[in-house]
Amino acid sequence: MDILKDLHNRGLVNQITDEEGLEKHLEENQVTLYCGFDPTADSLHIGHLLPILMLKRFQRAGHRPIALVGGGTGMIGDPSGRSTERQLNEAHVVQGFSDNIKEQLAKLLDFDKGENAAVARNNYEWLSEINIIEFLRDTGKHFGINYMLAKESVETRIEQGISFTEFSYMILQSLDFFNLYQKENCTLQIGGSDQWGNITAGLEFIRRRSSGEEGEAKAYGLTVPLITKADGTKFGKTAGGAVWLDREKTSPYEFYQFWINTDDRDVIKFLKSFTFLDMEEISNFEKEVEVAPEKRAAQRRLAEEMTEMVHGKDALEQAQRITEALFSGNIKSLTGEEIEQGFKDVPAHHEENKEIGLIDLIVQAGISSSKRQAREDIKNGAIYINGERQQDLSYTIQKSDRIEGKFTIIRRGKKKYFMIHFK
Ligand code: 629
Repeated sequence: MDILKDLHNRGLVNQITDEEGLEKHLEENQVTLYCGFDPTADSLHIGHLLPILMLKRFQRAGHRPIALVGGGTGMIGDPSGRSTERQLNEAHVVQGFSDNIKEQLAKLLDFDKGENAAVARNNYEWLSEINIIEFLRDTGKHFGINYMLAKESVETRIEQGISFTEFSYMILQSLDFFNLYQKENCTLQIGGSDQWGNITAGLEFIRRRSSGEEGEAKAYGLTVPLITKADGTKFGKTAGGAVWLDREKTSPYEFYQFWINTDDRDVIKFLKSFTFLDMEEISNFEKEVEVAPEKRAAQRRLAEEMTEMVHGKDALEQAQRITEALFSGNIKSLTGEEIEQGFKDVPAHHEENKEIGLIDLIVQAGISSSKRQAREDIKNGAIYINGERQQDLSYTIQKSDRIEGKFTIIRRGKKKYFMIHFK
């Protein structure tokens, strides 16, 4: 199947510079394409996933993706889509971020498989070697100030203010495209819709630098749409902030939960744009959402596909076990690590590692407001230790109540969870 048609069917095309030309180009050639990622944090997040998966889609269709880490551009700061100037990070910090991001990209793309293996590049390699006089003569001459001022990324910042540094960013991204075009025969750049201005600036630069050469320089740009949600809130944000691809920042369980919580109105769109399931299978889920939305079959499948893709099979199974244990209340089946993932956001109380009566414990941990209240809660059957109801007023916490010697989960009522962390 024609890759562009598939992308259209999945709602993954925002803009293309010359669709007919690109379609033909993709049909006739193994195309090298790239997408850039600036090291502005120590991890990629869910907002980066769509373009990464786009690279993967092109790779599956036989083309050759380059994942570009912006070790150089990350030192400058892209003004696209931002209303204020960025804070610059120190060089060694950007370097550290670059390493992390490269590692994450390598996990998601096939870097060493077959003849169209994905490759990684870092633009620090060439951008750091540029000489200022050469830069202004050979590159600066091709960028009209009016052209640059008219770019949305700059235009929207004129009032707020923009430094010469960020103003110049588009020239660096254009140099990258030109460099990859020349050295790697890279003829397509993709990105989110915020990257349209930078991508088209690069195309213009390639055209100008190549004019006079034999044959017409031809390269293309394609952007993916911004993911929107039916409820109008921003995609990729939860109460706890961004959803990161680094499991230390967002655990696989939280990641799984993020997808499970997808609205019925969004889930089919997400299956189309984020997964590799074929359209037929997705249309079966569409029917399921209509006739049996309470089963949340589509959400479950989406969460499975995404968690396995980003964190692997073991992490997915763990996330599913935690979800199941929280649902059934059977906490005892979990390992200490799973407890930590599953109860990261519940109130935690630290306790000395010695025998303690249940009443004292739940008062000290703030679970019941007083000893009197604690007695009442226990008597009424509202207190559960690791999922098991405890109605004995004289009960003391045993060794066997401490999962892996460390954790006891107390539940009060239907679903108020507390974690006791024994030192
Ligand atoms: C050098 C740097 C290049 C080409 C691209 C770049 C990075 C680009 C950028 N991209 C965003 C980022 O790095 O800032 N100037 O966080 C981000 N991108 C993925 C998508 C995006 C975009 O990594 O393009 O739209 C998010 O979905 O914001 O030669």
